[in-house]
Amino acid sequence: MKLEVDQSRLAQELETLGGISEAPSPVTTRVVFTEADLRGRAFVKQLCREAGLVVREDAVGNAFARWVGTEPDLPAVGTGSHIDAIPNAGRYDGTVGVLGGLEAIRALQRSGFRPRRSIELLTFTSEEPTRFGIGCLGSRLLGGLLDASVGEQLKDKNGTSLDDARTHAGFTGPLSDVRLPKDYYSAFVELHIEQGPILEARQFPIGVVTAIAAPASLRISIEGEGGHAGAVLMPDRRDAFLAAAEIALAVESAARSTGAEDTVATVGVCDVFPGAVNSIPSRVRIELDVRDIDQSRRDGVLRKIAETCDEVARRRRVTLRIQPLNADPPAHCAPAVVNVLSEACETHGFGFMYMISRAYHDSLFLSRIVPTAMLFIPCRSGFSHRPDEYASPEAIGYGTLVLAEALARLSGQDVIVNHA
Ligand code: HGY
Ligand code: MN
Ligand code: MN
Repeated sequence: MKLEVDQSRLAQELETLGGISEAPSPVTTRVVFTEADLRGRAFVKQLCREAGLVVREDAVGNAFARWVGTEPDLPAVGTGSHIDAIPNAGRYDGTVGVLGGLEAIRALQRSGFRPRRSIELLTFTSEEPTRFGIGCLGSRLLGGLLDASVGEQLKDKNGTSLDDARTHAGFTGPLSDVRLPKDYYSAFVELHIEQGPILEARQFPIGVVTAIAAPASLRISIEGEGGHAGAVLMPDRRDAFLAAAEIALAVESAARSTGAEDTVATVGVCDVFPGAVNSIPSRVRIELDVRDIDQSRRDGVLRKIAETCDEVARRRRVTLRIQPLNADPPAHCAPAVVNVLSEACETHGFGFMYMISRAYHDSLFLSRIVPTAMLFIPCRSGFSHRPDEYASPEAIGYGTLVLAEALARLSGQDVIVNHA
Protein backbone atom coordinates (compact mmCIF):
# COMPACT_ATOMS: atom_id res chain seq x y z
CA MET A 1 0.00 0.00 0.00
CA LYS A 2 2.06 2.97 -1.24
CA LEU A 3 0.80 6.07 0.52
CA GLU A 4 1.58 9.31 -1.27
CA VAL A 5 0.37 12.79 -0.37
CA ASP A 6 -0.25 15.31 -3.13
CA GLN A 7 1.58 18.17 -1.40
CA SER A 8 1.09 20.74 -4.17
CA ARG A 9 -2.64 20.10 -4.47
CA LEU A 10 -3.01 20.37 -0.69
CA ALA A 11 -0.93 23.57 -0.61
CA GLN A 12 -3.10 25.05 -3.37
CA GLU A 13 -6.31 24.18 -1.53
CA LEU A 14 -4.97 25.79 1.66
CA GLU A 15 -4.07 28.91 -0.32
CA THR A 16 -7.57 29.06 -1.83
CA LEU A 17 -9.24 28.59 1.54
CA GLY A 18 -6.87 31.15 3.09
CA GLY A 19 -8.05 33.68 0.55
CA ILE A 20 -11.70 33.21 1.56
CA SER A 21 -11.59 35.93 4.16
CA GLU A 22 -13.27 39.09 5.44
CA ALA A 23 -9.88 40.79 5.22
CA PRO A 24 -7.54 41.30 2.25
CA SER A 25 -4.71 38.76 1.71
CA PRO A 26 -2.40 37.81 3.41
CA VAL A 27 -4.70 38.36 6.38
CA THR A 28 -7.28 35.62 7.03
CA THR A 29 -10.32 36.55 9.08
CA ARG A 30 -13.24 34.08 9.00
CA VAL A 31 -15.51 34.47 11.98
CA VAL A 32 -18.23 31.88 12.49
CA PHE A 33 -21.41 32.24 10.38
CA THR A 34 -20.11 35.26 8.48
CA GLU A 35 -20.33 35.29 4.69
CA ALA A 36 -16.63 34.32 4.47
CA ASP A 37 -17.17 31.40 6.86
CA LEU A 38 -20.09 30.13 4.78
CA ARG A 39 -18.01 30.42 1.58
CA GLY A 40 -15.17 28.56 3.27
CA ARG A 41 -17.55 25.80 4.36
CA ALA A 42 -18.97 25.51 0.85
CA PHE A 43 -15.44 25.19 -0.57
CA VAL A 44 -14.54 22.36 1.81
CA LYS A 45 -17.84 20.52 1.31
CA GLN A 46 -17.38 20.63 -2.45
CA LEU A 47 -13.90 19.08 -2.16
CA CYS A 48 -15.32 16.37 0.11
CA ARG A 49 -18.07 15.55 -2.36
CA GLU A 50 -15.53 15.40 -5.20
CA ALA A 51 -13.69 12.80 -3.09
CA GLY A 52 -16.86 10.70 -2.95
CA LEU A 53 -17.51 11.34 0.74
CA VAL A 54 -21.03 11.45 2.18
CA VAL A 55 -21.48 14.96 3.59
CA ARG A 56 -23.94 16.11 6.25
CA GLU A 57 -24.18 19.05 8.67
CA ASP A 58 -25.76 19.21 12.12
CA ALA A 59 -27.91 21.91 13.73
CA VAL A 60 -24.92 24.06 14.73
CA GLY A 61 -23.06 23.63 11.47
CA ASN A 62 -20.56 20.90 12.36
CA ALA A 63 -19.83 19.24 9.00
CA PHE A 64 -19.23 15.49 8.65
CA ALA A 65 -17.74 13.96 5.48
CA ARG A 66 -17.76 10.17 5.67
CA TRP A 67 -15.79 7.58 3.72
CA VAL A 68 -18.03 4.61 4.32
CA GLY A 69 -16.15 1.50 5.43
CA THR A 70 -16.74 -2.16 4.63
CA GLU A 71 -18.42 -2.50 8.04
CA PRO A 72 -20.47 0.71 8.13
CA ASP A 73 -22.26 -0.12 11.38
CA LEU A 74 -19.03 -0.09 13.39
CA PRO A 75 -18.09 3.11 15.26
CA ALA A 76 -16.16 5.26 12.79
CA VAL A 77 -12.71 6.78 13.08
CA GLY A 78 -12.87 10.58 13.20
CA THR A 79 -10.38 13.22 12.13
CA GLY A 80 -10.70 16.95 11.45
CA SER A 81 -10.40 20.44 12.91
CA HIS A 82 -11.86 23.93 12.25
CA ILE A 83 -11.81 26.53 9.51
CA ASP A 84 -13.03 29.56 11.42
CA ALA A 85 -10.29 32.10 12.02
CA ILE A 86 -9.91 34.99 14.48
CA PRO A 87 -9.46 38.54 13.17
CA ASN A 88 -6.03 39.22 11.64
CA ALA A 89 -5.15 35.51 11.58
CA GLY A 90 -3.11 33.27 9.34
CA ARG A 91 -4.24 30.52 6.98
CA TYR A 92 -3.03 27.29 8.63
CA ASP A 93 -4.62 27.22 12.11
CA GLY A 94 -7.32 24.55 11.86
CA THR A 95 -7.39 24.35 8.09
CA VAL A 96 -4.36 22.01 8.03
CA GLY A 97 -6.41 19.52 10.03
CA VAL A 98 -9.42 19.80 7.73
CA LEU A 99 -7.76 19.88 4.30
CA GLY A 100 -4.91 17.67 5.51
CA GLY A 101 -7.49 15.21 6.79
CA LEU A 102 -9.21 15.25 3.41
CA GLU A 103 -5.92 14.70 1.58
CA ALA A 104 -5.09 11.83 3.98
CA ILE A 105 -8.36 10.19 2.95
CA ARG A 106 -7.67 10.82 -0.75
CA ALA A 107 -4.15 9.38 -0.39
CA LEU A 108 -5.63 6.23 1.15
CA GLN A 109 -8.19 6.04 -1.64
CA ARG A 110 -5.43 6.37 -4.27
CA SER A 111 -3.42 3.63 -2.55
CA GLY A 112 -6.31 1.17 -2.91
CA PHE A 113 -6.85 0.95 0.86
CA ARG A 114 -10.39 0.08 1.95
CA PRO A 115 -11.36 1.10 5.49
CA ARG A 116 -13.16 -1.42 7.65
CA ARG A 117 -14.48 1.24 10.03
CA SER A 118 -15.74 4.31 8.18
CA ILE A 119 -13.40 7.31 8.32
CA GLU A 120 -15.14 10.61 8.94
CA LEU A 121 -13.72 14.10 8.43
CA LEU A 122 -15.16 16.75 10.76
CA THR A 123 -15.16 20.51 10.33
CA PHE A 124 -16.13 21.84 13.73
CA THR A 125 -18.20 24.98 14.10
CA SER A 126 -16.78 27.97 15.98
CA GLU A 127 -13.56 26.61 17.46
CA GLU A 128 -12.54 30.23 18.05
CA PRO A 129 -14.16 32.24 20.89
CA THR A 130 -14.24 35.44 18.79
CA ARG A 131 -17.96 35.80 18.22
CA PHE A 132 -19.70 34.04 21.10
CA GLY A 133 -17.10 34.37 23.84
CA ILE A 134 -16.25 30.70 24.36
CA GLY A 135 -14.33 28.49 21.98
CA CYS A 136 -15.11 25.03 20.64
CA LEU A 137 -18.88 25.52 20.54
CA GLY A 138 -19.35 22.74 17.97
CA SER A 139 -17.22 20.15 19.76
CA ARG A 140 -18.64 21.07 23.18
CA LEU A 141 -22.16 20.45 21.88
CA LEU A 142 -21.09 17.22 20.14
CA GLY A 143 -19.70 15.96 23.42
CA GLY A 144 -22.68 17.08 25.48
CA LEU A 145 -20.30 19.40 27.36
CA LEU A 146 -22.35 22.53 26.73
CA ASP A 147 -26.04 22.43 27.52
CA ALA A 148 -28.05 23.25 24.39
CA SER A 149 -30.29 25.65 26.35
CA VAL A 150 -27.18 27.58 27.46
CA GLY A 151 -25.66 27.48 24.00
CA GLU A 152 -28.77 28.89 22.34
CA GLN A 153 -28.63 31.99 24.50
CA LEU A 154 -24.96 32.87 23.89
CA LYS A 155 -24.86 36.31 22.30
CA ASP A 156 -22.30 38.18 20.21
CA LYS A 157 -21.37 41.85 20.73
CA ASN A 158 -24.36 42.98 18.67
CA GLY A 159 -26.74 40.97 20.83
CA THR A 160 -27.35 38.32 18.16
CA SER A 161 -27.90 34.94 19.79
CA LEU A 162 -26.17 31.77 18.63
CA ASP A 163 -29.62 30.45 17.82
CA ASP A 164 -30.44 33.37 15.54
CA ALA A 165 -27.01 33.37 13.92
CA ARG A 166 -27.04 29.65 13.13
CA THR A 167 -30.57 29.62 11.77
CA HIS A 168 -29.81 32.69 9.66
CA ALA A 169 -26.80 30.76 8.31
CA GLY A 170 -29.12 27.90 7.37
CA PHE A 171 -28.50 25.49 10.26
CA THR A 172 -31.81 24.54 11.81
CA GLY A 173 -33.19 21.92 14.16
CA PRO A 174 -32.82 21.63 17.94
CA LEU A 175 -29.29 22.16 19.28
CA SER A 176 -29.93 19.25 21.60
CA ASP A 177 -29.76 16.98 18.51
CA VAL A 178 -26.07 17.86 18.04
CA ARG A 179 -24.89 15.59 20.84
CA LEU A 180 -23.28 12.41 19.42
CA PRO A 181 -24.52 9.01 20.57
CA LYS A 182 -22.13 7.06 22.79
CA ASP A 183 -19.39 5.21 20.85
CA TYR A 184 -20.19 7.10 17.66
CA TYR A 185 -16.42 7.16 17.05
CA SER A 186 -13.86 4.52 18.03
CA ALA A 187 -10.99 7.04 17.93
CA PHE A 188 -10.32 10.63 16.92
CA VAL A 189 -7.09 12.22 15.62
CA GLU A 190 -6.58 15.93 14.91
CA LEU A 191 -3.72 17.26 12.78
CA HIS A 192 -2.77 20.84 13.68
CA ILE A 193 0.11 23.30 13.45
CA GLU A 194 1.95 23.48 16.77
CA GLN A 195 1.34 27.23 17.20
CA GLY A 196 4.58 27.30 19.17
CA PRO A 197 8.34 27.19 18.41
CA ILE A 198 9.40 23.85 19.89
CA LEU A 199 9.22 21.46 16.90
CA GLU A 200 11.03 23.88 14.64
CA ALA A 201 13.69 24.63 17.27
CA ARG A 202 14.28 20.94 17.95
CA GLN A 203 13.95 20.06 14.25
CA PHE A 204 11.27 17.41 14.63
CA PRO A 205 8.85 17.04 11.72
CA ILE A 206 6.12 15.66 13.96
CA GLY A 207 4.82 16.24 17.49
CA VAL A 208 2.64 13.56 19.11
CA VAL A 209 0.45 15.36 21.62
CA THR A 210 -0.06 13.60 24.96
CA ALA A 211 -2.03 16.32 26.77
CA ILE A 212 -3.87 19.58 26.09
CA ALA A 213 -3.73 22.48 28.56
CA ALA A 214 -6.73 23.56 30.63
CA PRO A 215 -8.13 26.88 29.36
CA ALA A 216 -10.19 29.38 31.34
CA SER A 217 -11.43 32.84 30.37
CA LEU A 218 -13.15 35.66 32.22
CA ARG A 219 -14.95 38.87 31.27
CA ILE A 220 -14.49 41.70 33.81
CA SER A 221 -16.78 44.73 33.52
CA ILE A 222 -15.59 47.79 35.47
CA GLU A 223 -17.77 50.81 36.28
CA GLY A 224 -16.15 54.03 37.49
CA GLU A 225 -17.15 57.63 36.92
CA GLY A 226 -16.67 59.58 33.73
CA GLY A 227 -15.96 63.26 33.42
CA HIS A 228 -13.93 65.98 31.78
CA ALA A 229 -10.26 65.09 31.34
CA GLY A 230 -9.27 68.67 32.20
CA ALA A 231 -11.69 69.61 34.91
CA VAL A 232 -11.75 66.61 37.24
CA LEU A 233 -8.79 66.67 39.65
CA MET A 234 -6.80 63.46 40.14
CA PRO A 235 -7.88 62.74 43.77
CA ASP A 236 -11.55 62.99 42.71
CA ARG A 237 -11.36 60.45 39.92
CA ARG A 238 -12.78 56.92 39.68
CA ASP A 239 -11.08 56.01 36.43
CA ALA A 240 -12.30 52.62 35.17
CA PHE A 241 -9.39 52.21 32.75
CA LEU A 242 -6.71 52.63 35.43
CA ALA A 243 -8.48 49.99 37.51
CA ALA A 244 -8.42 47.72 34.45
CA ALA A 245 -4.75 48.50 33.91
CA GLU A 246 -3.86 47.44 37.46
CA ILE A 247 -5.85 44.24 37.01
CA ALA A 248 -4.14 43.48 33.70
CA LEU A 249 -0.70 43.81 35.30
CA ALA A 250 -1.89 41.61 38.17
CA VAL A 251 -2.95 38.96 35.65
CA GLU A 252 0.60 38.88 34.32
CA SER A 253 2.21 38.72 37.77
CA ALA A 254 -0.22 36.02 38.97
CA ALA A 255 0.76 33.84 36.02
CA ARG A 256 4.48 34.46 36.53
CA SER A 257 4.19 33.83 40.29
CA THR A 258 3.55 30.10 39.83
CA GLY A 259 7.11 29.71 38.56
CA ALA A 260 5.89 27.11 36.07
CA GLU A 261 6.48 27.69 32.35
CA ASP A 262 3.13 26.03 31.57
CA THR A 263 1.17 28.80 33.32
CA VAL A 264 0.17 31.49 30.81
CA ALA A 265 -2.28 34.39 30.98
CA THR A 266 -3.37 37.06 28.52
CA VAL A 267 -5.64 40.09 28.54
CA GLY A 268 -6.67 40.09 24.90
CA VAL A 269 -9.73 42.34 24.91
CA CYS A 270 -10.04 45.86 26.37
CA ASP A 271 -13.04 48.03 25.45
CA VAL A 272 -12.93 51.57 26.86
CA PHE A 273 -16.07 53.75 27.11
CA PRO A 274 -16.58 56.47 25.99
CA GLY A 275 -13.21 56.15 24.24
CA ALA A 276 -12.51 59.85 23.84
CA VAL A 277 -9.07 61.29 24.60
CA ASN A 278 -10.52 64.09 26.74
CA SER A 279 -13.03 62.04 28.68
CA ILE A 280 -12.26 59.94 31.77
CA PRO A 281 -13.12 56.27 31.10
CA SER A 282 -16.33 55.49 32.98
CA ARG A 283 -16.73 51.88 31.79
CA VAL A 284 -14.15 49.31 30.73
CA ARG A 285 -14.61 45.69 29.74
CA ILE A 286 -11.62 43.35 29.62
CA GLU A 287 -11.47 39.67 28.71
CA LEU A 288 -8.68 37.45 29.91
CA ASP A 289 -7.46 33.94 29.20
CA VAL A 290 -5.56 31.78 31.71
CA ARG A 291 -4.15 28.34 30.92
CA ASP A 292 -2.01 25.66 32.47
CA ILE A 293 -1.57 21.94 32.01
CA ASP A 294 -2.11 21.73 35.80
CA GLN A 295 -5.72 22.68 36.54
CA SER A 296 -5.22 23.44 40.25
CA ARG A 297 -2.34 25.78 39.43
CA ARG A 298 -4.53 27.53 36.86
CA ASP A 299 -7.35 27.87 39.37
CA GLY A 300 -4.90 29.35 41.87
CA VAL A 301 -4.11 32.08 39.33
CA LEU A 302 -7.83 32.74 38.86
CA ARG A 303 -8.26 33.11 42.63
CA LYS A 304 -5.37 35.58 42.80
CA ILE A 305 -6.94 37.64 40.02
CA ALA A 306 -10.26 37.70 41.87
CA GLU A 307 -8.53 38.90 45.08
CA THR A 308 -6.80 41.68 43.16
CA CYS A 309 -10.10 42.74 41.66
CA ASP A 310 -11.62 43.11 45.12
CA GLU A 311 -8.70 45.15 46.39
CA VAL A 312 -8.54 47.44 43.33
CA ALA A 313 -12.30 47.98 43.36
CA ARG A 314 -12.20 49.08 47.01
CA ARG A 315 -9.19 51.34 46.66
CA ARG A 316 -10.29 52.95 43.42
CA ARG A 317 -13.96 53.15 44.40
CA VAL A 318 -15.11 51.38 41.23
CA THR A 319 -17.60 48.54 40.90
CA LEU A 320 -16.73 45.48 38.89
CA ARG A 321 -18.37 42.25 37.79
CA ILE A 322 -16.40 39.09 37.02
CA GLN A 323 -18.16 36.83 34.50
CA PRO A 324 -16.52 33.40 34.02
CA LEU A 325 -16.79 32.44 30.32
CA ASN A 326 -15.23 28.99 30.56
CA ALA A 327 -13.00 26.94 32.85
CA ASP A 328 -12.22 23.54 31.35
CA PRO A 329 -10.11 20.64 32.60
CA PRO A 330 -7.00 19.57 30.66
CA ALA A 331 -7.19 16.61 28.28
CA HIS A 332 -4.95 13.56 28.58
CA CYS A 333 -4.73 11.86 25.20
CA ALA A 334 -5.59 8.17 24.91
CA PRO A 335 -2.39 6.09 25.22
CA ALA A 336 -3.60 3.59 22.63
CA VAL A 337 -4.15 6.35 20.05
CA VAL A 338 -0.84 8.01 20.98
CA ASN A 339 0.84 4.65 20.31
CA VAL A 340 -0.78 4.37 16.88
CA LEU A 341 0.52 7.85 16.01
CA SER A 342 4.03 7.01 17.18
CA GLU A 343 4.00 3.75 15.19
CA ALA A 344 2.78 5.64 12.12
CA CYS A 345 5.73 8.03 12.46
CA GLU A 346 8.15 5.12 12.79
CA THR A 347 6.67 3.33 9.77
CA HIS A 348 7.41 6.35 7.61
CA GLY A 349 10.73 7.15 9.25
CA PHE A 350 9.70 10.47 10.77
CA GLY A 351 11.36 11.62 13.96
CA PHE A 352 8.85 12.81 16.51
CA MET A 353 8.62 14.08 20.05
CA TYR A 354 5.90 13.74 22.65
CA MET A 355 4.59 17.10 23.77
CA ILE A 356 1.71 18.97 25.36
CA SER A 357 -0.49 21.44 23.56
CA ARG A 358 -0.75 24.84 25.20
CA ALA A 359 -3.30 25.94 22.65
CA TYR A 360 -6.68 24.33 23.05
CA HIS A 361 -8.39 22.47 20.21
CA ASP A 362 -11.61 20.64 19.50
CA SER A 363 -9.71 17.55 20.60
CA LEU A 364 -9.84 18.94 24.14
CA PHE A 365 -13.57 18.24 24.12
CA LEU A 366 -13.70 15.23 21.81
CA SER A 367 -11.29 13.51 24.22
CA ARG A 368 -14.09 13.53 26.81
CA ILE A 369 -16.19 11.15 24.68
CA VAL A 370 -13.76 9.27 22.44
CA PRO A 371 -10.13 8.07 22.64
CA THR A 372 -8.30 11.03 21.12
CA ALA A 373 -4.79 12.22 20.28
CA MET A 374 -3.24 14.95 18.13
CA LEU A 375 -0.47 15.33 15.58
CA PHE A 376 1.46 18.58 15.44
CA ILE A 377 3.60 19.92 12.62
CA PRO A 378 6.05 22.79 12.97
CA CYS A 379 5.12 26.33 11.97
CA ARG A 380 7.67 29.05 11.22
CA SER A 381 9.02 30.62 14.43
CA GLY A 382 5.96 29.24 16.16
CA PHE A 383 3.93 32.20 14.90
CA SER A 384 0.15 31.75 14.93
CA HIS A 385 -3.00 33.88 15.20
CA ARG A 386 -1.21 36.40 12.97
CA PRO A 387 -1.00 36.83 9.18
CA ASP A 388 2.61 35.60 8.93
CA GLU A 389 1.62 32.19 10.35
CA TYR A 390 3.26 29.67 8.01
CA ALA A 391 3.76 25.92 7.61
CA SER A 392 5.68 24.59 4.60
CA PRO A 393 4.04 22.25 2.05
CA GLU A 394 6.61 19.62 3.08
CA ALA A 395 5.79 19.91 6.80
CA ILE A 396 2.07 19.75 6.04
CA GLY A 397 2.68 16.80 3.71
CA TYR A 398 4.60 14.84 6.36
CA GLY A 399 1.86 15.41 8.92
CA THR A 400 -0.77 14.37 6.40
CA LEU A 401 1.13 11.19 5.53
CA VAL A 402 1.41 10.17 9.20
CA LEU A 403 -2.28 10.98 9.65
CA ALA A 404 -3.21 8.78 6.68
CA GLU A 405 -1.17 5.90 8.10
CA ALA A 406 -2.77 6.33 11.52
CA LEU A 407 -6.30 6.47 10.10
CA ALA A 408 -5.64 3.29 8.12
CA ARG A 409 -4.47 1.49 11.25
CA LEU A 410 -7.34 2.81 13.39
CA SER A 411 -9.99 2.01 10.80
CA GLY A 412 -8.82 -1.57 10.49
CA GLN A 413 -8.84 -2.17 14.26
CA ASP A 414 -11.01 -4.90 15.75
CA VAL A 415 -11.63 -3.29 19.10
CA ILE A 416 -12.32 0.22 20.30
CA VAL A 417 -9.04 1.59 21.57
CA ASN A 418 -9.05 1.98 25.34
CA HIS A 419 -9.96 5.40 26.73
CA ALA A 420 -7.27 7.39 28.57
O1 HGY B 1 -7.04 29.81 21.71
C1 HGY B 1 -6.69 28.69 21.31
O2 HGY B 1 -5.92 27.99 21.94
C2 HGY B 1 -7.22 28.17 20.01
O3 HGY B 1 -6.36 28.57 19.00
N1 HGY B 1 -8.56 28.64 19.77
MN1 MN C 1 -6.80 29.36 16.84
MN1 MN D 1 -6.84 25.88 15.96
